[in-house]
Amino acid sequence: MKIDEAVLLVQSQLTTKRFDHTMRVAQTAKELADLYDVDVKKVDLAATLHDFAKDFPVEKLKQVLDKSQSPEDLLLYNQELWHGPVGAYLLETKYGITDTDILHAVRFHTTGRAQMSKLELIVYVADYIEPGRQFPGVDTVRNIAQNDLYEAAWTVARNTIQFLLKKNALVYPDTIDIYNDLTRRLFKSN
Ligand code: DGI
Ligand code: FE
Ligand code: FE
Repeated sequence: MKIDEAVLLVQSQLTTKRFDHTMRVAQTAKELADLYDVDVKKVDLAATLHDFAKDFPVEKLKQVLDKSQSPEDLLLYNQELWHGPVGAYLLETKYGITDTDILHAVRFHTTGRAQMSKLELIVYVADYIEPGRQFPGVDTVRNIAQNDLYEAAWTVARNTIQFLLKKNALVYPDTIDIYNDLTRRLFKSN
């Protein structure tokens, strides 16, 4: 899929607000791709498609999850976690996206996972720091992202887990996994 097609496709699926967020994520992700020596075109495509299923009604998300190969335990967690796997499934089965790295970037952009590629990490971080985001700690992550992609992603995972714990929310295993994986990578003594 060419980038122009991807932009039109997501524009047809998303509210204006969500589409604007998507374009800012793509811009931020391209800057990170340049900085960290990752294929800018591939990153642009992955970031543009990351929230493809974000505005689907819950019933539709459930319906697609039921027929996709997604882990069944997803349905036992917050519905916020469903749009990544649903988007990846539809992009692969209905829209001909075959690149595994792009599909993984979409699938895991909300939770993260262990052993993410640089492309996946870039989408994960760009989604968190795009210029429209305003929450405590986001500027720190923006600064870290200029120096160390892994440390930036680790901080995103850590902040997300802290945020979830404060709300007494469930933490999906992949969210714990990205935190542990990057903690190991960054602090070798653990
Ligand atoms: O789709 P976006 O709003 O652009 O961003 P996103 O896909 O990263 O979704 C962010 C939301 O997902 C945010 O409210 C935190 C939540 N989230 C991330 N990991 C987990 C989680 N929620 C639960 N319950 N459990 C998780 O492990
Ligand atoms: Fe999302
Ligand atoms: Fe997003």
